[in-house]
Amino acid sequence: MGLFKRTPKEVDKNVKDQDLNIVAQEGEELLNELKNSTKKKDSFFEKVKNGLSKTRKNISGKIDDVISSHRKIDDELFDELEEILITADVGIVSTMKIIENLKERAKNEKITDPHDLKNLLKEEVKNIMLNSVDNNTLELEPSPSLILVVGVNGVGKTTTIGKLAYNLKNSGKSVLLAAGDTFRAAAIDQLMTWGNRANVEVVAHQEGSDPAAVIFDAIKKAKAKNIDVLICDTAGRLHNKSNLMNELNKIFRVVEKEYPEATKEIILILDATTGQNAINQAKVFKEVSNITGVILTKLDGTAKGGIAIALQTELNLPIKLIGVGEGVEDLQPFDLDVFIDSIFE
Ligand SMILES: Nc1nc2c(ncn2[C@@H]2O[C@H](COP(=O)(O)OP(=O)(O)OP(=O)(O)O)[C@@H](O)[C@H]2O)c(=O)[nH]1
Ligand SMILES: [Mg+2]
Repeated sequence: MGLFKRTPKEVDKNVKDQDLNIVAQEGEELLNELKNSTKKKDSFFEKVKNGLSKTRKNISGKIDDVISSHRKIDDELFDELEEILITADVGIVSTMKIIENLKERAKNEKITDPHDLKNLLKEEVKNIMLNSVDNNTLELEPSPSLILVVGVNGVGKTTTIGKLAYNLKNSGKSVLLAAGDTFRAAAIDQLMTWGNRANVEVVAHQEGSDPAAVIFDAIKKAKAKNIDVLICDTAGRLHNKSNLMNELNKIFRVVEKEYPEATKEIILILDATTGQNAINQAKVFKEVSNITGVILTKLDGTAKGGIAIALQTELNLPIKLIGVGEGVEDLQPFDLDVFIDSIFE
């Protein structure tokens, strides 16, 4: 965006009070814009940090307690740290690896004060997460792109699609939604409501119709209207793995055949409050589809945020976005540094 609408030289040529007023006004606009962008950054950190407060208490709070109750570094201390990570849903395999690396580093770096362990532990958690996936960005380039959203009932699929549509639209992209959850009329209505809120069109058929047909029509429309991002909702009935597989496979075939040029994301939505259950869901969905990333919702309501670590390190699923509340601003990109700081401070 052009902040100064004229160059300083042009102003020089024509120094009138009126011009000076305009320059002053434009300078003020620039300042406000800068202030707003800083505020936005601050509010991103704040939102994630606030959202993760229960998890922070569960991990960082307990680590502090254990560390301050030990005068020296010994196996008992490592065992207690291990227990904290396991009970915080970090996952057994990852926890073992983290603690093993921590022991090794403490020995090599000749650490003797238990208080110095916390920072090392924080670094080891970050390292293992960093080394488990290529990156955490939602890939929407090159345009056009298609995001297929999957996950079981109630995890937050439709709400997340609504928030995503709203944010992408606001960032200047054209967005189209496909009501691929045709199981209940209410699911279609809910997506329509979000479409209205985000000012984004929704392609929908009647309740009970074939989801693959809805997505077929949506792809046709996305092509005709040069849409940047098509986001498809799906139903998440998991009572039978082969049913789920059949339904998803039909959708995948339509997407592959009708939209080969699109950049694709298959995003699994998981509800962080369900802890180990979310891990089990991820395993099933990974078996039946090529999940490209996870959006972890409801982190604001749980102390189980450690599952982000297990998902990324044990299932190699990159966390792409996180939900830290019900509002449109509460869907945030997953930034590893911010996440680690938020749970360790
Ligand atoms: N606190 C909180 N609530 C959330 C978040 N994300 C979603 N929700 C809430 O979770 C509930 C279920 O969300 P839906 O979007 O309807 O879930 P769904 O996966 O589409 O559910 P089905 O269509 O029944 O399969 C709603 O009340 C949402 O407001 C979040 O990040 N934080
Ligand atoms: Mg839904």
